[in-house]
Amino acid sequence: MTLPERQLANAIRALAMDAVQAANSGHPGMPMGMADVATVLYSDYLKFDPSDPKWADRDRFVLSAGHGSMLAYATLHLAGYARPTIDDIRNFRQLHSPCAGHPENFELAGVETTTGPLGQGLATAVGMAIAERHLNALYGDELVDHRTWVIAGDGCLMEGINHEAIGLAGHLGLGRLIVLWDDNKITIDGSTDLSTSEDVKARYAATGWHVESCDGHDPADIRRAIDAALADSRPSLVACRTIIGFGAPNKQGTSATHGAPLGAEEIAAARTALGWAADPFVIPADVAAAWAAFGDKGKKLHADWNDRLANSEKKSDFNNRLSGKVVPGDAFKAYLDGLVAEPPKVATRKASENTLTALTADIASLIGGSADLTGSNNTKTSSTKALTKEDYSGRYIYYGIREFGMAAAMNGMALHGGVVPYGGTFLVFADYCRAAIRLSALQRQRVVYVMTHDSIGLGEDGPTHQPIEHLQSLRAMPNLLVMRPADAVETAECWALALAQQDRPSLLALTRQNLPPVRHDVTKNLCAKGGYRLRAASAARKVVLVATGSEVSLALEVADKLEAAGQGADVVSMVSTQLFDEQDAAWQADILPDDALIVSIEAGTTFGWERYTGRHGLRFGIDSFGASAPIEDLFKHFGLTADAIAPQILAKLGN
Ligand SMILES: Cc1ncc(C[n+]2csc(CCOP(=O)(O)OP(=O)(O)O)c2C)c(N)n1
Ligand SMILES: [Mg+2]
Repeated sequence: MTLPERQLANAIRALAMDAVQAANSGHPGMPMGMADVATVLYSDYLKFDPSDPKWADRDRFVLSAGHGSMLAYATLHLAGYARPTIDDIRNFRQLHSPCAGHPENFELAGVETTTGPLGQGLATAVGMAIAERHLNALYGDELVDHRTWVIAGDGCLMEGINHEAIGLAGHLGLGRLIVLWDDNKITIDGSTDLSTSEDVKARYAATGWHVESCDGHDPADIRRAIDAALADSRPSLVACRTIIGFGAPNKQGTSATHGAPLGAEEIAAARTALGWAADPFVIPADVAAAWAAFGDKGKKLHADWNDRLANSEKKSDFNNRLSGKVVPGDAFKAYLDGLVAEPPKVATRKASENTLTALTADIASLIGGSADLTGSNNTKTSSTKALTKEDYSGRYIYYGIREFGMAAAMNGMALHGGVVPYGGTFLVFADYCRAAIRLSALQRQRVVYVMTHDSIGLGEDGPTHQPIEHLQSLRAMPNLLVMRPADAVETAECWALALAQQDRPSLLALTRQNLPPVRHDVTKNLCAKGGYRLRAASAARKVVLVATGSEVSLALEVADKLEAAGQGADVVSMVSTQLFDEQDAAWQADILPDDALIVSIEAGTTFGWERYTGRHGLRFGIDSFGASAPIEDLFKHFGLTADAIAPQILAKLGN
C-alpha cells in the first residue's frame, strides 16, 4: 500500500483507538483491521452524497459487525457527513452522543440500520437489496440503480440467520449485494479454530453466491476482488483476509484487540508503527482533504439523478412512494361497508386476507410474503404476484422456512423505503424471529407481522404449535404494536392502524378458527383506542369482562349468563393493550371503572393481566402448555367456556 492511501486508512485506525480509549470501552480491533477495505470502498466504490444522507438512490452500507461501530463513525465523519462531528466522536459511548456503542439508525442519518446483534445486519441488507431490485423494476435504472454493501465479521457468518439470509439472497439472485467479510480468524474467545471448521466460502458458493478472496491490507488486491464482484451477476462474498487490530504492534492478530481499549502504551506504539503523528482526534489537513474528496463523485451523480427525476414522468409517483405515506383507498372503504351489509363469520386470518385484497389493490407499495405458510397465513392476494429472480416487480415473496430471515429482510425493506413489507408465520414461531421483531421496534420501522393460529384454537397440532406466553411476552416489547382483533371489522381496523404507524411495527394475532361477527358498525375505528366498550351492561354494572380476539365472543356469552343472573356486565374488546395504555386517564377509567369487578379472558397466559384486573379481579387463561385435540374439547378442557367461567364470576360477586 502506498503511504498516502495507508495514511487515509490510518485515520480510521487512530479515531477508533482514541475514541475507545477515551470511552474506556469499545472495540478497536475490527475498525483497525478493516480500515484499508473501508477506505477503498469509500474512495472508489460507494455511491454517496454526504450532504444528503437520505438520497434515495445512494448505495446502502451496512456495518453488520456492529461492534466495530467506530469504523462507521470514523468513515461518516471523514467523508464529510454533518454528523458525527469530531466532538460526537470524542463522546463515543456517552449518554446522548449519536455515537452509541453500536450504530443506531435513529441516531445518525448516515447509519442505514442498527446493528450489534451479529448476523442481523447482513440479513437486513438482503431486504434492502430486494427493495432496490423491486423499485428498479418499477422505475428503471434512471431512478433506482444502487448497491448494498455489507461489512460482516466471522460472527455474522457463523450465526444461524446467515444461512437463511444468504439462501434467500442466492435464490433471488441479488447480484447487487456485496458482502465484505472481515476474515480475520479471530472472535472474542480467541482463534476461530476453537469453534469452527466450516468452509465458509464453499457454503456461500453452494448457496448461489460468487466468492472472491483478497488481502484486506492491499488496496490493489481489494480493488481486484471488488471489481470481480461487481462483474458477477450473483451476490458476492469477498473474503478479506485481515489482521484484527492492524497496527497495534503487540496486540494485533489477537482477540485482545477485539473489545477493550488498547491502553496508552500500545496506542503510542501503534502511532509509531503506523507513522501517525497527529494528536488524538486530530486529522491532518491533507488526510482530511483526501477523504472529503471521496464524496465528490457522489455529489455529481446525485445532481445528475436530480435532473433525471425532475424530467421523469414518474416523478410524483416516485416521490409519493418514497414519502412512505400509505392511505387505504376506495377498495378498502367498499370492503368495510360490505362487512356491515353482510357480517361474515370467518377466521380473522381470512378476514385479514379479505382486508389485504382491498389494501393491496389500493396500495402498490405493500409487499407481502410468508415463511412457507402462505395458505395458512392468508397473506397472498390477487394483486400480489410472486417476486422472483426473473421478475422483481412482483409483490409477494416466498421466503421459505426462514422466519428470522424473513423478519430481518422485512426490516431491510422498510429501512430502504418505498415499500411496506408484511409477512406471515404462525404466532408460536414469533420466537424464531423475535430478535428481528425487536430490531423492527428498536429501529422504529413499519413492518407488519401477520401471525396466525394464535391460540389453542388451532386445535389438533397441539402444544408445539399453540402459543401460550407469546402474546404477553410480545406486548412486553417496547414500541411493538400487538393487536388481536375479534372479528372481520376489527381485523380491517387493525390493518388500517398498522399501516398508519410510520414509526413502529405491528403484529396482528389472528385465528385459525371462524369467529362470529361482534361489530356491526364501521363509522369509527374503535380499535384505535386499544380497548373499548363493545357492549354495555343492561342490569346495574357489577362486572367488566375484558377479552381479546377469539375470546371476545366468549365474553359476550359470559355476559349473557351474568345478565340472566341479574348481574350487569360490560364487555370490553382489548384489541391492543399498548394503544389502550396510550389513551388518557379519563378513557381508561371509563372503560375499566374502579367500582366493578374486572375479569380478563384470553386463551394464553394470565401473566400480566393483573395490570388491568387488579389483584382482586379474575383472570381466565392458560398457564400451562396446550394439548392436541379438536378445538371444542380444548376450550372445554382449559375451562374457557361460558358455562365454566360465569359461575366463578357469580361466586366472586357473592352469588
Ligand atoms: C447475536 C450476538 N451474539 C453475541 C454477541 C457478542 N459478540 C460481539 S462481537 C462477538 C465476536 C464476533 O467475532 P467477529 O465477528 O469475528 O468479530 P471480530 O472479533 O473479528 O471483530 C460476539 C460474540 C453479539 N453482539 N451478538
Ligand atoms: Mg473475527
